[in-house]
Amino acid sequence: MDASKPAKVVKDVVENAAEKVAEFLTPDVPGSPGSAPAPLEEPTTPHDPLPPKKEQGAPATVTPTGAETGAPAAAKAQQGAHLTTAQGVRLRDTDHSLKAGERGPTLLQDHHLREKITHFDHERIPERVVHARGAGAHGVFEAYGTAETVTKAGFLKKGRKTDVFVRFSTVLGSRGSADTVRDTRGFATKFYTDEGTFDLVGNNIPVFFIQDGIKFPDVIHAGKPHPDREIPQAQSAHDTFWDFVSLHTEAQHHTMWNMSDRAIPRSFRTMEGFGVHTFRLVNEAGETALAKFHWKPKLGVHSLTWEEAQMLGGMDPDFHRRDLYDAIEAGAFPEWELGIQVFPDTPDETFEGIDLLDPTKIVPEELAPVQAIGRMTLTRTPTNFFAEVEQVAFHPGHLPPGIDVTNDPLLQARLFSYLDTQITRLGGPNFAQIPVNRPRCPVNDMLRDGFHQHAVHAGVAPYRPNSLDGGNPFVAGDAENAFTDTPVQVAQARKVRANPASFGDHYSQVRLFWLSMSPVEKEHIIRAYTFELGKCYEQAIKERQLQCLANIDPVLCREVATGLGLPVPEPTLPLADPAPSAALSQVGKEWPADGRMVGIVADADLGAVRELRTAVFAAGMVPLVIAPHGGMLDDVPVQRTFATARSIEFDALLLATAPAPAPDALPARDAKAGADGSAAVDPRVTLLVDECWRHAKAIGAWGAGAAVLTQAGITGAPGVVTGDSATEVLSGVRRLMAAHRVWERFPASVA
Ligand code: HDE
Repeated sequence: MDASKPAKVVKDVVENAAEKVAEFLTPDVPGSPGSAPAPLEEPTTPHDPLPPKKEQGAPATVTPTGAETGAPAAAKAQQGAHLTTAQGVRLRDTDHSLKAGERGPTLLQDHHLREKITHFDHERIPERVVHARGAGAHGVFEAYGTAETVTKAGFLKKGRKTDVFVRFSTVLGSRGSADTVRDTRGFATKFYTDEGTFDLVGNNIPVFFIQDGIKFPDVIHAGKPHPDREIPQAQSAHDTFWDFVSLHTEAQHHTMWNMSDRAIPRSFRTMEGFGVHTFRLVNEAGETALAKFHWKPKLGVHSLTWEEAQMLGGMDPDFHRRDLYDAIEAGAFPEWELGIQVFPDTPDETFEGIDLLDPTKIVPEELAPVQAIGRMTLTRTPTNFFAEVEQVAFHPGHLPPGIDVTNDPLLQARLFSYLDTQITRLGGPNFAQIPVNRPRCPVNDMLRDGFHQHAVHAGVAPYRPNSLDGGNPFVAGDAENAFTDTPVQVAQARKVRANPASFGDHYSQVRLFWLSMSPVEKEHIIRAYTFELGKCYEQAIKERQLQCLANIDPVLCREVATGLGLPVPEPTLPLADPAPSAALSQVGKEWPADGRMVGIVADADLGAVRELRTAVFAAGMVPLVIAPHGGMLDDVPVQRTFATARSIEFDALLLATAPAPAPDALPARDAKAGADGSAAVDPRVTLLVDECWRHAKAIGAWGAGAAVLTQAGITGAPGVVTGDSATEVLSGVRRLMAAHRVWERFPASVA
């Protein structure tokens, strides 16, 4: 690129549109902001808006009622080269308000000022009451056809491809909170099927805190910041949360998952997803089956360490969002298989003694295997975050023919809540017309008027029956694939406010989860309970939760009580003896390393570094070169400097060199440099190695790089690969990355 001719660069990009943009982008730097490099001088030659970045997508351009327009997605963006008012009048100045003289007061007459400020004043909409913080992406779902025997849903027929939009979220925090807090993650998928939209509004944890939706305001009020000081933000480590879950013991199962590593995922790409509730599937013959939905990530289920999560909260609060978008931009498309556990639809709605209507229970995969029914790939980032990610509106009642609800009392309350909340959040009842929410099939709904109505409805008779509009719209029957509410038998019963007795077991599956963990995962759980309860002020709350732990497992209870300095209570209930479920553990398996970040410390041996970058790319991972200064090392682009790099964003670290302290390795410039001015190696590099070691990441070094290991006091330890050539070291490191971390570096004290 010729940076001396900025206007030409912009002009070229505009003329050659999206394909040309790809050439301008250096693929090795995912995250660069615009679709063309920014010129040094402010551009002055008028031209149309730049095209979106190559990986960005947007909802298709259809009418508010779903008719095809054939217009490109960019037709919804701004047009023309010149600044205008909202009415399209061209403007000559937007930097100065209209005043009575240069030093005079501003004139009320200034329409442009008033329009600009008024619109700005109303730019924010209420954030979601829960799941406010999230990120989303577009993709495609392809069905394997394996669900055809149990459901007639057309999008699950073999080979069918359906566009999807997915939004991942945390639950408790506000929209600006950090990504890596300890919390449940939302995993909501909108399938734009040609039989109507299907929303699978799930979480990354398969159970929920409550069995009845009427308790939702209670659990959320307990988890949100305290109402007096409004702290802590996006945390469960506080008195009101533990007060609630220790009293309301059906929450103990979900709470245990939240204390496990599942609540601090490494990436959205490494999370499982669960529909949580049991749904009812209906096939062509009208036969029904009960089913639970699962998303299985191609990369496996992986987590951060607690220290990484905390560091990221400060250093990169957007870590998960960035990771999702960088991965898509780098072509490492996130992928999941959708699976179902299928159960016979028996009158008691239980399977192997497990009540399928109780959302605090799982069915272990060993009892009912998850059968893969399709694959989802996320391929495009949003073009506009607000339009797509903020305005997307999910609803668990958006179901196509072939998928129906059950009487799970939590699901039943959700069926009311989601429509209700969107009316406030999106400012009226017409949010289904917003591009990201529009169904991808014809809509003829007789819903009329309301705030933000975009459709221009024709006809005079939005009612049925009518003769004035020729009887349109007509109801559909089986031949036209109408939705059928499954005529399930409703029990002869009295009106009550009560749960079935089978909902009364609050502990056996919590114990099942605990017993299924590997020793290192148990250590993390003990640490999480000890930390969270240690942040509570009220002793009674800690003691009450210890009592719950005593009913789960004596070792867990003892270890947490020791950390809290409190006596170990005796159980008040007999301990269950469930068979552990290997599927619940994240440790002991091997996974592809696609899209993982590999840091390469370089300032010498550039031939090997070049070779290594190519090899890392070829292995489907992303190399990030870390150097004493920014810019280029010869022809090798530098992505991180010793000042900007921190271990937390790398999955593995490779050392090509043992660099001497760089000129900015001064405590006054960079606190990470420490006070030891006599160090042979730049102290920021030693810190990188030290943290990667502590977080059990693979480390590789060759040639001069091995000296950094000596400096950091690391010799021949597990997960450290040294060798003569860069590629040989990389292949050793890659093998280690398959297990996610070098687990041997976390010796466990419990079995
Ligand atoms: Fe939600 N939930 N929820 N929830 N939920 C919302 O809807 C609610 C529950 C879930 O990315 C809200 O549009 C009730 C379980 C996700 O836009 C709200 C109950 C599961 C998202 C709401 C539950 C979820 C939400 C807030 C108990 C996992 C984010 C904004 C009966 C299966 C969707 C909104 C997105 C969002 C209500 C329980 C998942 C208020 C009343 C269980 C992933 O309607």
